[in-house]
Amino acid sequence: MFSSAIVRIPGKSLIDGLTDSKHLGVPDYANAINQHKSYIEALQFCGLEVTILEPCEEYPDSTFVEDVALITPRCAIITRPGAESRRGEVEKIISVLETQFNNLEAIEAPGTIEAGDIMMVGSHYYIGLSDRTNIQGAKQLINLLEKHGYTGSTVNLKDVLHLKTGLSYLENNMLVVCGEFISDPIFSEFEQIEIPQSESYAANSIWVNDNVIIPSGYPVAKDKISASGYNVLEVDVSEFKKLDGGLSCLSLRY
Ligand code: CIR
Repeated sequence: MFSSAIVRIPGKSLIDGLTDSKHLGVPDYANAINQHKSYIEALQFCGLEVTILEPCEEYPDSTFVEDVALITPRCAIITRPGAESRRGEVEKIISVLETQFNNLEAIEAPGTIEAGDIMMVGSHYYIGLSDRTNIQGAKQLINLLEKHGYTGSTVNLKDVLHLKTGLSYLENNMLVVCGEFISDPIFSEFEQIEIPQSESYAANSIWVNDNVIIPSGYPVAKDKISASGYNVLEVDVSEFKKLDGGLSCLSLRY
């Protein structure tokens, strides 16, 4: 179970965030703020105490707080984003996390990791090797995880930005899978909810204390996840989709 989350309110500079989805248009700031509020309310509904950080205009992508840290029950690890424009975000999150965790670890150059590439399954962590996360970063992370009694392994990514762009763990041995992860032997031991490519954005859904928060507007995903016994909450995050960001990216949950 999770008890806490950290989010960062988007800054107006959000419109300058990195994206491969320009065809979806420029995010509407006012709408992004409203959607972000609804997202916070959904986390609170699931029982989380949410720390809400002020906007950070210096870093357009800084609302995607998930990418700059991994918080485990035993330690917090500061990442080193592969996107150079995002590297400075770590300083901003360190100042928040050092007030709560006394055993902060960090990924160092030449390693890179964005935590959207990290999926926790109990005490094991799957790490996607992507354009943002390299093998040096993954090896450092596995060493740090092992130091704290966890294990880690890598997954090669083909098309998706981050591992959790196409994969979500819903606890109970249940995985949401889409695209390149369908039929991947690495995940054959899991029960799977298959999301059609037409709804691929909903593959990034988040389990929060027996609820699953999914993006609104994806009826097939909603029906399949509900049919698997989860209480489904929908939140509209369409403004963040314009920046390739999904539900998981918008918070650190622990
Ligand atoms: C980026 O490209 O870095 C941001 N615009 C989106 C980050 C999404 N984060 C995630 O999937 N964990």
